[in-house]
Amino acid sequence: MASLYNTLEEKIPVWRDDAGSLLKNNGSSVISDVTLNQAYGGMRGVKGLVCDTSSVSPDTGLIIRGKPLLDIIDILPEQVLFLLLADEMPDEDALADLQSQLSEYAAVPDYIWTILNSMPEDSHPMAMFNTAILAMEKESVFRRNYDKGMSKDDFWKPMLEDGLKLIAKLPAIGAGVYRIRFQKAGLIEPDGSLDWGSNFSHMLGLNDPDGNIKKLMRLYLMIHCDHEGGNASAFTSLTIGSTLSDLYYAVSGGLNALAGPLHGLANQECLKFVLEIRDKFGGAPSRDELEQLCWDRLKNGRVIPGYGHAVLRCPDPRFTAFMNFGKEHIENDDVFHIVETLFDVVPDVLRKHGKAKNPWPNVDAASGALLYHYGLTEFSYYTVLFSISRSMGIISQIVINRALGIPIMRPKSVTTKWLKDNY
Ligand code: AMX
Repeated sequence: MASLYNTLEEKIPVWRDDAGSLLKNNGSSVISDVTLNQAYGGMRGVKGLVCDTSSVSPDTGLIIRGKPLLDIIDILPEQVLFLLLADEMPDEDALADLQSQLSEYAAVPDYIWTILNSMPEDSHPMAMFNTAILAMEKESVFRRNYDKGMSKDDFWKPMLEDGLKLIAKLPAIGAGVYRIRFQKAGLIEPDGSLDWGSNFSHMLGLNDPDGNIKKLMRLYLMIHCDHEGGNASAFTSLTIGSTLSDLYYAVSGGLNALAGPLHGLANQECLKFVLEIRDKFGGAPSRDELEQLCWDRLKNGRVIPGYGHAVLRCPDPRFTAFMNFGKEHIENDDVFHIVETLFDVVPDVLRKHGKAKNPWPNVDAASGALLYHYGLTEFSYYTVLFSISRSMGIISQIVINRALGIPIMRPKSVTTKWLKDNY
């Protein structure tokens, strides 16, 4: 059996050689130019990072280790974690080994419950979740080994250990945040017989007689796992990790970026938007009513949540996966119906509006409606779900960056004066 660790131990020297020869033979080749628009525009499209876990193509969307998302839509989150890190699917034994490691590491330290229980009752669930991760920093094996003195070549090993230990705890912490923040009756113990995603669903404590919530959670946690290296949360985490801060600092920091309404928090904003529509019309409005509502919103200078993307120029395959799930499992639901009609209406409206470069839905346009349908109605919680999943990609990218010895991030900024003097 090739465990995750063994697979990485075998592949990392090959990846180092690949990067080494590219640098030796083509180190000064230009892969991107930077325009003034890009310098003022969030560095959109500037190719300045290497990320092998996944790539986002404008017309296909997320591709994980060469596999388009919709081709691997049925795999478990643990399988996608293995794939992200190791560039291959685990065989049955390797998957069982990873799952048993995650169960072994799953216990959350008691002090986390003390911290979460003592946060203000109106704390945002993301602030609670990210605080819990940061508070566990003292558990870092990387930091301990670094303090003792460790070869650079070995950095990735304790990083991987920290990563698996952290990922193992996220379902219990995420479910705990839900139950504490929304005053549910106590925490629910994990069930050792369940996979990582199903266990999370079990610990949330929603009523799931036919197992559809577990199915949705496995899909949700797989789908949000990674979106290459330059998105705001991954980039933030990679920058923190590049200083040799450990994973607890890096993941918590990146997830603070995910908590912004233009990024991961858009799923909260999106459902809020859909519920406001439902309440305003007392149910699902007609296509024309919806179109008018979108125009009114745009005229007030507000964005249509769940639509547009910095890289994508097609309907997000993650949106498609959620819509397929909804069509298969959900009937007669006004909220889901509004999401379907919005998909019918918004792209044309945005095209006519003429600003958004991508008029198509992103992942956040559909996910909230499904969660709401299954009784997870507290939408300020939704970005925590996104975070549990996205931590897998962030951690995989950081482990690989440490294995490749990527140095501290330090792009160059210029002053307006310099631009005026030179252009
Ligand atoms: N509704 C209205 N206007 C939009 C829009 C939308 N959904 N998407 C983009 N625009 C506007 C921008 O605000 C910008 O206007 P400005 O020139 O007046 O500032 C203009 O179109 C050009 O923007 P862009 O280049 O197409 O997008 P971007 O790369 O700057 O931003 C994103 C991308 C996602 C932040 C933007 O599309 C947006 O705000 N969408 C709504 C929020 C959302 O769904 N976010 C989730 C993204 C996915 C994720 O990270 N979870």
